[in-house]
Amino acid sequence: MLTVLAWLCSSMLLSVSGGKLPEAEVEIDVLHRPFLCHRKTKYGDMLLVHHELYFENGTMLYTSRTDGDRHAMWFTLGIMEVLKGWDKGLQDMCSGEKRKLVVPPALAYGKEGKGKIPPESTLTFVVELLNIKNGPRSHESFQEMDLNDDWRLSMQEVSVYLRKEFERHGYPPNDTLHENMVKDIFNKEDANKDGFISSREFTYKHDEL
Ligand SMILES: [Ca+2]
Ligand SMILES: [Ca+2]
Repeated sequence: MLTVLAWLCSSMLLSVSGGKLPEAEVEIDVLHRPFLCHRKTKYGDMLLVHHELYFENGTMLYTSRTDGDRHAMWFTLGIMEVLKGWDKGLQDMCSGEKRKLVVPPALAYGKEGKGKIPPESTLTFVVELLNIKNGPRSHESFQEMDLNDDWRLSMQEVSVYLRKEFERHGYPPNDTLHENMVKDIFNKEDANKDGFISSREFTYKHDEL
């Protein structure tokens, strides 16, 4: 009986500490899907898009189409270069596809708002994907390395990753070597020398900035 109780308690503790609040979601509505789709967008890809922005009442706030194609925009998906709502809502998308995204404030401009956008605004975007290119680096490896999901890599996380990579390729772990490799990686990648490699630092090579 005691062991059952102890087990119950520990599993309850686990579920409490492991439980997260439900995350805000983007509502995705596919307005147009092209007949041919050679590839779909994934984290780390560069996307060229046109977009329109509407308030909840349907008023248009912005369109990138005012001046022909001049305001179409390139960005990298999944590195918080754009709103979280875009990072979440523009995955698995084909070139030529058009989507309507309804983005809650938590994934847009939140409690503060921005410019003409009042606090706590739910925003609607109509986004047309014009082109996809390979991003500078794979975002999957970043996510795999970022064990605590804080969007930056600590020395510890990079070290754990190296160890796993070594094991995967059949090499014995080598602490001294790993330590030197981590130092070397941070010398090159940690551009602002804050002791972490951010997703941006990881995704862009510095000579490209
Ligand atoms: Ca991290
Ligand atoms: Ca850094």
